[in-house]
Amino acid sequence: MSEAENKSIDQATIELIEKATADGVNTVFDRADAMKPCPIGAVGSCCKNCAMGPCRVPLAKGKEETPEQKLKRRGLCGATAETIAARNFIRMIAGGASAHSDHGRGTAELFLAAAKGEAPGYEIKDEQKLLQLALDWGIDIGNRSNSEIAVDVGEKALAEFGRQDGELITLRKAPLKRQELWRNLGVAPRGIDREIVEIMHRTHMGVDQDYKNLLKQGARAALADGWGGSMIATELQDILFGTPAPILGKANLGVLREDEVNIIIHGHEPLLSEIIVAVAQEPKMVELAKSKGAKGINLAGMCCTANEILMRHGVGIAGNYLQQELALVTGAVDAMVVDVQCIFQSITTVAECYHTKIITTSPKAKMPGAVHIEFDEHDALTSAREIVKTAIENFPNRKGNIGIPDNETTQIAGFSHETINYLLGGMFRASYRPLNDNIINGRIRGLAGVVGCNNARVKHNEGHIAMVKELIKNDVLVVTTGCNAIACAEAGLLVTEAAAEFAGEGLREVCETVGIPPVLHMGSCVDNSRILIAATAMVKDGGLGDDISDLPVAGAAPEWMSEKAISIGQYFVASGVYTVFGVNWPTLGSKEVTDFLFKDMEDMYGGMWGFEEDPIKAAHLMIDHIDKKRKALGIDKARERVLYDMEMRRELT
Ligand code: SF4
Ligand code: MSK
Repeated sequence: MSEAENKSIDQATIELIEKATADGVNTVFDRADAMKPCPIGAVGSCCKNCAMGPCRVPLAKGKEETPEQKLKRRGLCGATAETIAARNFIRMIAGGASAHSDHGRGTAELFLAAAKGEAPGYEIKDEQKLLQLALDWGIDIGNRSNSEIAVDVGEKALAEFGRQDGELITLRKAPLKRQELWRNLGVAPRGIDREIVEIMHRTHMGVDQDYKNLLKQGARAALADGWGGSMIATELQDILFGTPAPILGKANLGVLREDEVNIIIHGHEPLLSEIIVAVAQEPKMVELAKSKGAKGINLAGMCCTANEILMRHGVGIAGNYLQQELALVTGAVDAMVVDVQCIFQSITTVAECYHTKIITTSPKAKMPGAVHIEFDEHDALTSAREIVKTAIENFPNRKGNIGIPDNETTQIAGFSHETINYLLGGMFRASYRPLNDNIINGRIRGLAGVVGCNNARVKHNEGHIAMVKELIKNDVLVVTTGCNAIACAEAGLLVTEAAAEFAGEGLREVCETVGIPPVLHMGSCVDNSRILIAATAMVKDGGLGDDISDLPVAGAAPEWMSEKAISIGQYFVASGVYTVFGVNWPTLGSKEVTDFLFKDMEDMYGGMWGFEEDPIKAAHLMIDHIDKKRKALGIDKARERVLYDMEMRRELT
């Protein structure tokens, strides 16, 4: 196996790693070889929260620790390994929750501006969802216009970020039993900003020194992310840009075109990219591209912005997190437009070796070496036109060293909660009933949410694909978001035919009857909130218990790297879901903290964390958990294998 083949399971990626080496370009794959992670920091045993540190409190390898040794394992201020690990863990939650929630706030600000008519180019696309949200939030509908209602929705959404007391209105979406549990545990979150600030305060030197109390605040802030900031982002984006419905798209670096102006949109927020999609189709822009010798303009996405514009417009996805430098190595990207989150600082260096212009657009995220064209929500069309023009004018500057891999798969995306509801139940009886029934009768064993990033410490996409294939082979229906969704698209798992090839017999029957892939693409990182809503809908439909923790479901992020993944995992666990992470686990430096997260949380929340590096073993931990829940529900006997005749197949619908 060549060196590049050890880095990824994806052929396009392997090819471009080889091209990068031949072109003398340094990438994340080289840096991962050159620099190993710090073993003390990796397990949460390093504190740098004050200038007396950094203090390192590593666990002695091999032997059981004596109480005397444990007493000595402290920072200069006396902080124990437990305090340090818990502080580090919830600071990761604060980082992740901030990223999602600031995205949510940006969406709410734009939403409000659009409702007031102050953001030309944006309009309400999903009226039904606007009215539903207004009803949910107690906003008067009466004979009022959509704009009037939307102004109230936007103002209410923005107020949730700074709410000083009480609890988030969005928590009302959760099953009643779960809401009660959060109140009893004291973790029903107040304002999103407040919970994050409180983490930063409590983890400051010399404040909260009880690891359980620290982790409790971690749960509260994470819930403010999943059921708050992220959920607000998803809901308002759907109203403004349209709720996703099944749509065909392409995936992998083969979506780039040698004879067209290639613009990659990378990052997370769809606010500007929605307008870029429209501007790139303007006849004036296409003409300009032709005048520069290109056949047209080709837009492609990267990371979660890719998922957003795929879900709503079918724009092709060039790749996931670890493919961002490689897209530039094709030599065919005329501009990479970035906003926030998951953007390598090295892309400007890689771009220098080719001709690509890196264009930053957010005042929150500038990069030395990039062109900055700021997104102004009050005049988005002007920003978008300038960006597209900059890319077009860069087309003639290509250096001729072009190599686009011939890898392009087909995918079906757009499985919002509303779409799943409709597909399963039909327009007049939209419901999750058929899903619940097929879980109860055992054709579908359970549901797994497999999400999250790539991580250069493990082979690109290997964990994602091995885990997802193992789950569907065992009749577990998979829902996916983020970079896992892109990995699944690249591996050909997001098409209906994948059911026949990879799914177990029961899941295959259901997928073929309903006409869905065995892996459902639900969107970007903030769209993990869609999975919470889907799980709640399953509870509400009946027959599978009365809380999310009763459902035969599990979650995973086999190649996680981001603080956002920790926040997502924590809100899933605190919502009652068993959630398994791969790669490494950031509290292994403290047995107490790890035990609390892996065991005690199950008694408190009905969900708990797990860690398993091997994706197949991790999939079986999830399957065992699903089976445990099936047994508790008394539906474990229903999983006897039967061959279906025509009548039984009709009955599936
Ligand atoms: Fe060391 Fe305590 Fe300062 Fe952390 S807060 S760096 S453990 S002295
Ligand atoms: S982009 S957070 S690498 S999923 Fe959302 Fe991918 Fe993880 Fe970024």
